[in-house]
Parts: sequence; C-alpha cells; structure tokens
Amino acid sequence: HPRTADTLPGVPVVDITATGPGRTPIQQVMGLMREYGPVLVRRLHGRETLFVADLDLVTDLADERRFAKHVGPALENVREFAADGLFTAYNDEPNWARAHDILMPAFALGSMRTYHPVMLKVARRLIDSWDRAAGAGQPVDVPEDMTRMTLDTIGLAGFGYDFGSFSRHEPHPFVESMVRCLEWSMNRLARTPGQDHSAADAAFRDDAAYLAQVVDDVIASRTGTQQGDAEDLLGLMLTARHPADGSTLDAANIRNQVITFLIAGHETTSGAMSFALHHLAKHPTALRLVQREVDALWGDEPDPEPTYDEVGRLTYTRQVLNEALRLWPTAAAFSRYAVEDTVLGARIPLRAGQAVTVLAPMLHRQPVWGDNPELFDPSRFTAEAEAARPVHAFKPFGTGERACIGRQFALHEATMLLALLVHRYRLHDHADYTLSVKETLTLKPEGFTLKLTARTAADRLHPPLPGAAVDGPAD
Ligand code: FDE
Repeated sequence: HPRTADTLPGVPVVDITATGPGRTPIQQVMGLMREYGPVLVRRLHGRETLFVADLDLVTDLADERRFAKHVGPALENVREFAADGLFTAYNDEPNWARAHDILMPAFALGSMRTYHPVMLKVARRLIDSWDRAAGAGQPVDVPEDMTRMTLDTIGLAGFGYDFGSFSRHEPHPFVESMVRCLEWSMNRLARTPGQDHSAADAAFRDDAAYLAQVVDDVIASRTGTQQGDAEDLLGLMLTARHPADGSTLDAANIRNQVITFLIAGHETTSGAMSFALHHLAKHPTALRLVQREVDALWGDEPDPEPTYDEVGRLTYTRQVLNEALRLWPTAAAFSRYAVEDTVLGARIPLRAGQAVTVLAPMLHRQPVWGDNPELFDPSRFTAEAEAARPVHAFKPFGTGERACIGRQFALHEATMLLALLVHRYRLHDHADYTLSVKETLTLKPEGFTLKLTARTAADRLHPPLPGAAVDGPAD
C-alpha cells in the first residue's frame, strides 16, 4: 500500500523499486493513476517524482510567473546528445533565447506555405510506396513508413537534405541510432545503482557520434553551396542575426539544433499519424466522416494536388488528429518547477526548484472529457466543444514559452497526409490489430500494419454506410 508523502499532505507515494519502471514507464504511471488517483509520488531507488494529471493542477502549472520548464532526468539524458538545442536547453542558457528568437519566424503560420510543396513531395513518396504494397497485396508497417515520411520531410523542409528513406529497405541508419539514443535516455532512468552499464554507455557514445557525423554532413552539404542564405531552418541558423542584439548561433549550437529538430520533428509526428490511422481503422463512423470531408474537396480526382489553403479547410481531419493526440499524446510528459516556494492548486506545498511532471495521457482522460474518456470521438474537437472546454485540458504540445515550436509544422504535415491517404485507400485491419504502445521516450503503436486497396469512384461518391453497430470497442 502506498504511504502518504511526509512533505506532501494527502499525496500517495508508490514505490516501484521492486519491479522497476520496465519498458513502458509512461503506461506504468497511467496504471498507477488509475489505481491511486491523478496525483502521486513515484519512488524509484529513493528518487521521488511527483506526477500530476488533475486539470486544476495543470492549469496552475501553466502559470508562467510561478512555474517554468524543468529539464528533468529524462531530458538531462537527452542533453548528452542534444546539449543546448532548443528542446533540452535550460531556460536561462543564453542560447535558448537566442535560438528561439532567431528560429521563431521559420515556424510562424505563414512559413508553412514555404514548406507545403516539400511536404507534398514526400507525401507522394509514401503514396508511391503504399501503391506498390497495395498492388502486391502486401501489408504496410504504418509507424515505420510514417517515420520514413516525417524524417524525409524535416530533412528536406528544414535543411534541404534528402534522407531518401523510401528508397531504402531498412530505416535510415540515422533513425536507428537516434532510437537507440532515446532508448538509452529512457533506460538509464531505470538503472539499479551499483550495476555496470559501461557497455550500454559505450554503445550510446558510438550512436551519438554517428548522429553528430550525419549532422555535420547535412551542414557541410549546405555551406559548400550558394544556398547558405536559403530561408529554411538551416539557412536561418547559418546567417540570421538576433533581432535585438545582432548575435548569431555558433557552430556547436547549430549542430545541437539540427540534431534536436531531426529528432523532435519526426518521432512525435510519425507517432501521431500512426495513432490516427489506428483509430480510423477501428472506427468506421469516423473514417466515413473524414472520407466525406476529403471527397467533398477532391471528388474522384485520382491524384489531387492539395493547396496550402485546402489543408487549412480540413477541419474534421484535424479533429481526428487532435483526438488521436488526446488519447495518445506522443510526447506524453513534460515537467515544470516552482520558481519560488508556492502551493500548487492551493493544496500541495512546493519548495522553490521542486519539480512536477504532467502526465498528458491521464490529463486527457480526466472528468472534463466526459464520462467515456477512453472512447475515440473526434467530435470532442469541434470549434464549439473546444470553446466550451478549459484551455489547459489539452496539452499535447506542452505549455508556455517552452511549448512546441513545431506544432503548426507537424499539424500541417500530418493533416495533409492523413487526408490524402483516406481519399486514396480503403484501410483493412487485416491482422485485427490489438493496440500495443511502444515507448522510446515517445509513444508509437507497435507492430501496427494495414492492408490497403484503392478506393473506387463509387466509394468516393457514395461512401459505404458503416454497420448498424457503429463503433468498435474503446481501446
Ligand atoms: C517542444 C515540445 C514540447 C515541450 C516539451 C517540454 O515542455 O519539456 C512538447 C510537449 C512537444 N514539443 C510535443 C510535440 C508533439 C508533436 C507532434 C511535436 N512536438 C512535433 C514537433 C515538430 C517539431 C519540428 C518540433 N516538435 C520541435 C520542437 C522543439 C524545437 C521544441 C522545444 C521548444 C523550446 O523552445 O523549448 C518542442 N518541439 Fe515539439
């Protein structure tokens, strides 16, 4: 039985030292919260972490005057290979504000227009590959192909560098090294003190060195050319001056930023698209509604050429993505610390510097989401429903000034791809897939495959009615 933390009145303490966090630490805390409630302290080898998912507490933590981003133990490990890149920089590290101010324009909504053609080009690579699989009656590995697509997109759109992931049988070695680095960062948290981890650490250093080498190639292939002043991310990094003090990013920081964007820009986005397809394959009503939306836009055009503005009009497709990010926010946790001694939510006293971790998947299942939060239901994200809900009930992109800079980028890319896919294919859940969520700091539906067949003109004009029993069971 949990005991109550001495310093945190009423908060249960659950010691997991006996079992460790295992391979799915996020889902373990989700399970603990289902048992002990949405506020708890998890103890591992004497180290304590306060996890929260209550709406009032998360709302309080979003107060930027009293709380700030905390680079917790997981991000400290990621710092071993991303150092002072935007994601892992400390708030007061000068390179955070410098890079943030220099790179913000590249992520403003208007900039998405410049990335749109590249995103479409890479989406077509995925579609070509899926057409071949469909023609051969072969299933596709959804998370693997989504990862190919998002890596090529951030590589090309951000850095003018082509990873060519669809012309390789195996994922690009950058992806494999990066996933191992993320796994090392996660598994290092679970270590039993006193054991020897030197082999794992040496393997990690090799992978980190390889990532740095790939990134140096990406940068070198740019600096040798006349495109140094291109207005993509790398162009800005190499040439732009800070709007206020005229400073520029140094070479070491540019390398850290490129690693950061390659990681942040593809793991989370590919997971989000994979979950969205999983839910659509399981929920015929939602699939039919999203198909109705794209059919209204593109009719029976076999190869639609989505424009930038059309992607903005795909409101139901966007709702599907939001609902997928509600159930499985692919960056599932973020941490905050108290700037001064304070009382969180008027009930939990915190000392200055004390950290709190928000568990988004459980925040997204709190009572504010109604009495069937496990049910996939994109109507939760109509404009009216969103306006009626407290803003901090949905946090898949973090909060405040350290919130996700790539949000619009990810949403544009994912919305366009999902729309193209449901317009083109019938999705067949041929293996009767049971959701199994893999954790490598980010979340993905493991082993999720689909079979595809081409939709016909008749499908597009008269989408088939789903059976009488509307949706499958909640997952
Ligand atoms: C960020 C982010 C976040 C926060 C974290 C903390 O707080 O710690 C989150 C939660 C996120 N992000 C999420 C997400 C999801 C998705 C799908 C995404 N994300 C996507 C993307 C893309 C890109 C490119 C990105 N992303 C990026 C990024 C960055 C750089 C960052 C950091 C910022 C600062 O400044 O800090 C982030 N992102 Fe994200």
